[in-house]
Amino acid sequence: MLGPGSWRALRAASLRPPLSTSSRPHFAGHSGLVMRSDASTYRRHGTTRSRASDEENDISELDASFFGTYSVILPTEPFVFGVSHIPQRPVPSQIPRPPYATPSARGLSTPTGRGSSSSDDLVRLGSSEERRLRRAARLAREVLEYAGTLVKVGSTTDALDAAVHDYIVTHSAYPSPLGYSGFPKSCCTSVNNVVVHGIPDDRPLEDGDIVNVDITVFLDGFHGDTSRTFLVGDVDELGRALVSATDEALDAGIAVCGPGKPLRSIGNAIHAVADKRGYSVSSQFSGHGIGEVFHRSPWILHHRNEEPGVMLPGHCFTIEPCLIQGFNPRSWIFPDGWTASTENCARSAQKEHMVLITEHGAEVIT
Ligand SMILES: [Co+2]
Repeated sequence: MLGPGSWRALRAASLRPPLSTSSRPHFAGHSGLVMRSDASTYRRHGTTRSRASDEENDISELDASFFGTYSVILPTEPFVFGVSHIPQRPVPSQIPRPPYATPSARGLSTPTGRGSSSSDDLVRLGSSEERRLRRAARLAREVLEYAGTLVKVGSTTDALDAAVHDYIVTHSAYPSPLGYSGFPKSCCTSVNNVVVHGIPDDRPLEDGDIVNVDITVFLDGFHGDTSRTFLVGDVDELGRALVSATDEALDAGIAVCGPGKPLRSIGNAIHAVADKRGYSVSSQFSGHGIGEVFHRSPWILHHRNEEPGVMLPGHCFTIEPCLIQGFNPRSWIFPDGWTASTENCARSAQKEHMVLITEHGAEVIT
């Protein structure tokens, strides 16, 4: 769907709305998977405990490999298209909002922030801009740490969202995802086969889930954005290995950052780790410049690429690779228009940091 050279059309992993909902799950011949979902209680998710030899119910035969033991997240039935039915939590009126979340912006599309690179993409180092950017990043890190203490078997992602929301507004910040292109919640929670942009809901977290919690805050005019994948209870060995490889991939991407370094070296370093560990890298979601705007250039590809561009002092961007079990890196979007699942329901893990390029190096500020 997205050919070489069209990388600018990719979505940043943090809440870029989907370009197209035309992709559909490839469940042909795999209806056993869907039928296994526990429709009487949580229609959102089914359970697959099949092995490669269990042909009838095996989702993993698409890759001829075994993805482990976990619940598959599927859209709630009957399908409801879009998210306008999901209520948004109120934010006290005295808290400054990003432009897209002001009452007058309601119903308008969110500016994409896309375009060619310019000095607008740079933070003025040593100025109040840098200090405010760092404060926003630090708050995002604190919120994520707090969220991690709430990830427990039996607690719902919506309860997590409520707690995160309250924590953020108590710290005089606005939860950036709320209202971004209509996104209805204050953080993203992506469980098991959900790659990114999972919408917090009333499904209790299960023993063995992995869940990425993606936090973005808007504080004093700047966004701070960070995420990681948490283990819920007793996660199987294959799930733990995926999460740890994702951490390693992010570290590898960060390690090649610095002034004058090519942007493409980030994706190349991440992809090398994924290759070594036997995972795919999603190419459908990119990292992004961040500052006074949630998403802007430079766009950070996480897969192997030959794109031009170098890192400059004052660049601040996220690196947020999604690693996927097996050899199929593709995703499809649920009817809600946001939730991105792997095409074959293999698990995906993601981790995200903000990197600030300085005169002398690169600093992780989340
Ligand atoms: Co992001």
